Amino acid sequence: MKKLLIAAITLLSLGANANEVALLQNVFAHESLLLNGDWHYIVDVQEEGYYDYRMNLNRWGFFQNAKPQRPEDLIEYDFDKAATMRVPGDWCTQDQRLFFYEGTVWYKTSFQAAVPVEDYRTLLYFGAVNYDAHVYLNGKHVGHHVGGFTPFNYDVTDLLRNGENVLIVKVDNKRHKDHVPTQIFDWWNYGGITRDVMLVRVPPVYIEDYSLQLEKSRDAKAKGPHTLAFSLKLNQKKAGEKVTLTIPELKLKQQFTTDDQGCVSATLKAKKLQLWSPANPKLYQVQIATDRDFTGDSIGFRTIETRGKQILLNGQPIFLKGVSVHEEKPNGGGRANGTEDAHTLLTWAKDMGCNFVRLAHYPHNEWMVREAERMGIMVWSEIPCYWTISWTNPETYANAQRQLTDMISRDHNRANVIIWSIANETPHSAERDQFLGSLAKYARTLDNTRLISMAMEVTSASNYKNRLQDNMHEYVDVVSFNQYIGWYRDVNDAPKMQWEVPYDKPVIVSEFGGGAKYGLHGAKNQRWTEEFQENLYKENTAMLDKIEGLSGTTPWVLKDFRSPRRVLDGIQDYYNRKGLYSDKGEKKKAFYVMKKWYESK
Ligand code: GCB
Repeated sequence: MKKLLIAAITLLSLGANANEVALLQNVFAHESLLLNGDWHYIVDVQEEGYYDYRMNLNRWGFFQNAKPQRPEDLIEYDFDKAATMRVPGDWCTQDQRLFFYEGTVWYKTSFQAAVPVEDYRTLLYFGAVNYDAHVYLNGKHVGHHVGGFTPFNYDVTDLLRNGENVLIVKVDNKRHKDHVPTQIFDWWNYGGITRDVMLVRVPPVYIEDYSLQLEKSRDAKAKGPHTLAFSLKLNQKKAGEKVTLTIPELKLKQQFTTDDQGCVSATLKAKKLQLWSPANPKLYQVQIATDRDFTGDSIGFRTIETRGKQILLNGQPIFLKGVSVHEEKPNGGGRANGTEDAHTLLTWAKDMGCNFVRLAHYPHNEWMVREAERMGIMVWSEIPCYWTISWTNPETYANAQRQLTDMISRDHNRANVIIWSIANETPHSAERDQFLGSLAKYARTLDNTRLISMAMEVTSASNYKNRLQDNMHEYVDVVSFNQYIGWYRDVNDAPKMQWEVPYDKPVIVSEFGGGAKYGLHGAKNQRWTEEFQENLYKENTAMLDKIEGLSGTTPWVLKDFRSPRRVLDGIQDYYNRKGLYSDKGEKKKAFYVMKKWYESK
């Protein structure tokens, strides 16, 4: 039942966005009009399309899409004469001038629509816009969204016109110290409308959210039917609505009635259930129908728990053979989106023997999570509380909480998502503990069926003894930490290193690695060569084998990725070179070390 809080809490945090509605679960299952395509764009360095020359909001801003009416009219922009770029997509890789650009770009598209017949409603959905978006439909401000990696949707029924409609989005990717992520981060700040945009048709009373999953505690060896927990929430507090849940393959069909909150909460028995696992990523077709709404989903059933220092999938200990991944296209860079990009990246991970990916450092697109689920790959999903967040700023906290809510809200029906991560490598302080402690507790109120973790750091080391000490250990289910022995510190000392993790919880080494330029060869002590990286991986994996309670690793990183912090000419050229693959998908020598090590696990 906790799940259904999500939508309610999301609504509470929506603030002044009158048109915003709680996130529609499984948006792709609805009747929709995809607005992806070539959109006109105007680069607006000084935001003159938004502010006038006294820095007041400009009523005649670009969102008006004005056109001269008389020959003497002065209008100094014209979307229809401006160039176009692909949506979804980032602007950095579509227009050379915008490669390093951080600022405002206006986007415009138009589409034909018919105002819905009868009483149907139309939602306008964005998969993600990086980072700050103002949305306008037919000249009216629809809403303002902050955060670059999570979806949002508006009810635009009353703003739609019969015939041509004009949609304009002001996108701003300027970095700021109070944002999440903050001003500094080691990945490319790809600006733009980076995920799918669509109009979705829903009846006035529709299925806003639902959850279907295996009940947690069950002895893996127990015989007899499994128990499934089902909950559902309508977009209105409407009692007495009939809800039918059907899982044809399980010969299961059951009817429920909503309570006065517009909710259903029930358990049902399922016989001969095949559980989802990497070896058998079984998904069942599920249909949920009300009188006027219908949604279909593919859902897997599994449990994920910890026992002492073990992670248990379906009651059995499992070692997470993982790799960290950025959301970047497999060949040539740019923001990834869609099943094809996901499939390539995940196939590379699988080739290395992975059953797990850490989707760093922000929620990736939904296609990625779904493709991983289909391919039998477990997922760690993270919000961008990365490095030096403004821990004492309440707006920053609200922003992080909102991103966490939307991440969980979107993916809580995915069987492969096993870990929600709330942060990466954050500096220790009482303020940080307060911020992240609240976030962790909050995450549990949204979803108490998955594991919570964060990538920590070892801060004290002496005599080759590294001891993990982080107050956040109390709040997480899995203790994860990043370490760069052999790269940022203690080159050649990995064999002497000892690790102490003084908590009775499973341990994941969420990052380790070093850089190499593909094709650069030399001695094993020669930085940037494949041999250096290969040796580092040999020594690191041997060292990791000595960590008590090690339950998984996600080396840094699947492939070379773009980063503005990596400026060494001839070697980095704005790429972080710690990939096990090059940016073009060539395997480096260290790949084979990792593959072999995973074969032994
Ligand atoms: C880290 C960060 C990751 C960086 C990596 C590196 O600890 O978590 O985002 O890219 O190190 O390459 O330094």
